[in-house]
Amino acid sequence: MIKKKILVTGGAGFIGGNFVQYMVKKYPQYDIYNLDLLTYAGDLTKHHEIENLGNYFFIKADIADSVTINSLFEKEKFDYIVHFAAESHVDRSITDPEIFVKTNVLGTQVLLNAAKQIGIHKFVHVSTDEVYGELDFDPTTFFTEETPLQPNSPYSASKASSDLIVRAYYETYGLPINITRCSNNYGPYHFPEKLIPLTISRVLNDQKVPVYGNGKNIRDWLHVIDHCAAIDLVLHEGTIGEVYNVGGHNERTNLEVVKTIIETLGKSEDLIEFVEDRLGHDKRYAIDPTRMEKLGWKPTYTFETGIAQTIEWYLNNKEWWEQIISGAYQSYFERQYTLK
Ligand code: NAD
Ligand code: TDX
Repeated sequence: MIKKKILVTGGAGFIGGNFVQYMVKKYPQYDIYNLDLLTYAGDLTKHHEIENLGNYFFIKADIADSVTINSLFEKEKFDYIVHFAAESHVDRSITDPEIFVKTNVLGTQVLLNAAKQIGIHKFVHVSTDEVYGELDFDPTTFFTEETPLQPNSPYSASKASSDLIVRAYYETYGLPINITRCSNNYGPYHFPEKLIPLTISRVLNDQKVPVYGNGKNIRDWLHVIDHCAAIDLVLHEGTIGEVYNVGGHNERTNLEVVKTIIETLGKSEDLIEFVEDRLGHDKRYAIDPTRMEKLGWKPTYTFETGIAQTIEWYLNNKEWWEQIISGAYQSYFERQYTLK
């Protein structure tokens, strides 16, 4: 039997890493290739458990390097591509937008072009709800797949641009694609620059937690495993050319999220420090997942069960996040925040 080859880009990062492990374990009949540049956000130690299973392979490469990507695709005839690789942190996009355009826009176009040359079964582009811009605080309004793209940050603008290039490869060349737009993820291996792991790691070290503005901005949280299951379903069952919004109706203000973590860890709310707001800070995100639900997807975690599992994971895997926050991350943190 010839095994199907699935290329996962960004599989050393948070969501891509969880997806690689999910696919390697669930589908021994597929060969899973993880292509990643190993930027500050990429780490392979998380894959020790799957390295020797026989259906996992790692390729170090830059998705924006067309020479390397084209020669790789000539050698390996991938059947499917699931594209996660990106610069993903909004704050970093505000201080240094250029790399976001290079990786997220040019990198996506390079992959699409290589995929077009070899002819693939499907290219799944993993995008974000942030491409829709922001919602106001009316709780009856949601992002649907028809909501116009109105990105506000350099990060979300680069993701929206990549979505449009993916669409153009479908409309112009008939490349078989899907685009997924998920809400905020959380769970194991979330890089500690993002709100939830930042809060957990700092509260565990009795350090102040920086909350931007008044803490009333709302995000719609989804456990990373539920996102992985949604992408798996779209990969196998998604209608070619379609966009799918992914979310589980778990809206929380940032302050609620931070307080939940502090309370679960039995610490004091005195650790909260309100700091200067993020520039162009989107007020609210909230997903209408009806199209995904019609495809047969539903999340397995509520926010309560998911955050409890995540906090437990960070308690049991201190060595993973401690080696990150003790390294080059330190100087990023000092540049980004002026906290005690
Ligand atoms: P992450 O920052 O944790 O991981 C990104 C990975 O991409 C890293 O392993 C990094 O080394 C790799 N990478 C970066 N530049 C590269 C390049 N030029 N070539 C090859 N590899 C490169 O990101 P994440 O949070 O796991 O997000 C993954 C994807 O999901 C992104 O496309 C993001 O836009 C999207 N997304 C994220 C969320 C979220 O809440 N984190 C929600 C919705 C969608
Ligand atoms: O120190 C902080 N203090 C704070 O109040 C940080 C890092 C964040 N925040 C706020 C900003 C946001 O309202 O918390 C909220 C969540 O912030 P992030 O964790 O940076 O996520 P967000 O900006 O919402 O973007 C995330 O979700 C969508 C991912 O990083 C993106 O890659 C994804 O597309």
